[in-house]
Amino acid sequence: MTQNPRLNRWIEEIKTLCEPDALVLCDGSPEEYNRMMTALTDAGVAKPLNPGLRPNSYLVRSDPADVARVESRTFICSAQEADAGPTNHWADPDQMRSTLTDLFKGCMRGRTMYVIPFSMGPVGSPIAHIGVEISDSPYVVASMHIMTRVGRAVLAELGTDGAFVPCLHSVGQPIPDGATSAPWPCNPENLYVAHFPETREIWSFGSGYGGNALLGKKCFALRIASAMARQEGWLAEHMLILKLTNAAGEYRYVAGAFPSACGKTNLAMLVPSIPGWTVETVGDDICWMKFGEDGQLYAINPEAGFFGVAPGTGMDTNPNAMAALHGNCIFTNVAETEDGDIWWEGMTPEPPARLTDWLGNPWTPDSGTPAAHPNARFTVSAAQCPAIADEWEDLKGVPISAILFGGRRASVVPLVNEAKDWAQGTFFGSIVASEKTAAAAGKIGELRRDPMAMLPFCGYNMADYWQHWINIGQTPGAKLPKIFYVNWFRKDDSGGFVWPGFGENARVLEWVFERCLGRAEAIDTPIGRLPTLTGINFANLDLTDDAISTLLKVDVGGWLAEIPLIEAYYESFGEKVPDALWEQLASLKQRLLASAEHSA
Ligand code: OXD
Ligand code: MN
Repeated sequence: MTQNPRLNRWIEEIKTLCEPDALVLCDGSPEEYNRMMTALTDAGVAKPLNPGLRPNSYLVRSDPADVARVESRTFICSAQEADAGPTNHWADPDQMRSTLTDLFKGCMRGRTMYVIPFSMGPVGSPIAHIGVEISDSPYVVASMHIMTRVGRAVLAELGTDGAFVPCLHSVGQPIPDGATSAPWPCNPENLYVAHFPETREIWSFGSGYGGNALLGKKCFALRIASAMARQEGWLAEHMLILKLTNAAGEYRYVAGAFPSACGKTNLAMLVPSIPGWTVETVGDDICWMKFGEDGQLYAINPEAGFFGVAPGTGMDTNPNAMAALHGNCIFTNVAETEDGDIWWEGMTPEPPARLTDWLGNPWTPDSGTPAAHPNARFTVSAAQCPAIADEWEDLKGVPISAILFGGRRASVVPLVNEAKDWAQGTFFGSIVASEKTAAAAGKIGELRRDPMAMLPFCGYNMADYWQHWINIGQTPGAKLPKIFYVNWFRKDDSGGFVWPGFGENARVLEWVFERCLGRAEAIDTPIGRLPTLTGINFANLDLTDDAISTLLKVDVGGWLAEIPLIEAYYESFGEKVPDALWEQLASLKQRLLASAEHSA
């Protein structure tokens, strides 16, 4: 069927196991995409939108029981439990294989089995890797067309003996003889998203939605790729990639890891408030970095599209995303307007008077329920983003000068803090946390640690992952990016945000940029290198001196109170936490104590 005997054997094996009615080897063509969307429309799950308003676009309504990634059913099936670590759900690989083999037996009866060869990254890039997803969902086929590079070019690149990650997916609902399929088939009671890092395989059963089903994204590009990266000496990260250009035309590439709900897509497509500066997008969610011959880390966005959270996206928060969504999109679980277009909370300041909600029910602003599901998504080709950087598909990737880590912190963490070196930067990444947004101002709220924003996405033991980061920093000849810890979410005593965020974040990016070029000053503090009070351009922001000193404050008491929390967090990983991180913590504590004593 293909030139690759290993792939052919796998296809035969899965066909025998799943017993589909038909088999299609996907070619990635527009005709194939249209066939999928027509099949979904005929099945009553997709609805073409008004072509005059949103050409070649569809609204899809999933089953209300299948609307998000299910972390509780996501497993890392390494041979040893310790290799999954305390932050992952572990399952014995043999047992999982046997459970899944039973579930997959005959699961595609009445359906077509699609074989989707895809490349994560531009085809032929030395940083890219190939996967093959077998799925019984036309929605998955169409979404993979947008989110990855699918088809013949990938098979040509794979050749006769190229490596690929087998990604097996089924919605888990065979069609009994003579019956018709549910519009959105799924099997939430038997949901499994299982990863086998040692053999580099993914098996997913029971869900047709997002990260559970589009296996190139979180499953391959983060969980399996992080395990591959550890073995092979590179980095697979939950990071955006942007290109920052100043008014003089100088440019640098920046990667950034932020937990969910911290505005990662908005930052990737930022419209800078500084005259003459531009931000262009290379990627909004995932970044693969490998060392180039010059010792720099070169990054690609392994994806080809954006699978973005729709609610909260509007002309005020992300005009580039809104422009990208002009047509050729799939919208899932958004609301529908009376004239056959889409709407979600935050898209316009006022909601329309009448809508059909994501469940298909009539909706008005008085309904008291969200019109779009909070995890409603748009799926759109990255090429449609007006801010996409010309080099976003460069085979050699883009050299990364700075890495940002950030969380949502009402207190303690300053606006920006530069690590003195890679080890301190790794320490910053390891302690990234977000506070519950309801946390009381000025007090440390309940923290959810999300190291490097990888908590749900690291395919092996998080402490080993930190060690891998430390090791990367010791690569001979490496010219490493600078690392910064940023926080857009600092609050004042009355609970209001101190920093305006959005386009104004460019002012922080400007300082980062100038630091990378060796031109901006920084002061050494107990917690890291901070801008001077005049180091960031705060002009015309209406910030009081108090606000500026809050943003750039070294909160010695707050950090000292946090040390035991970090210690307890590290201890929860046992022996595997790198010595280098314990040393970072100990020396931070020492510097803070010395500073407290000095000012006492
Ligand atoms: C995503 C996520 O969908 O991080 O990108 O959950
Ligand atoms: Mn993400």
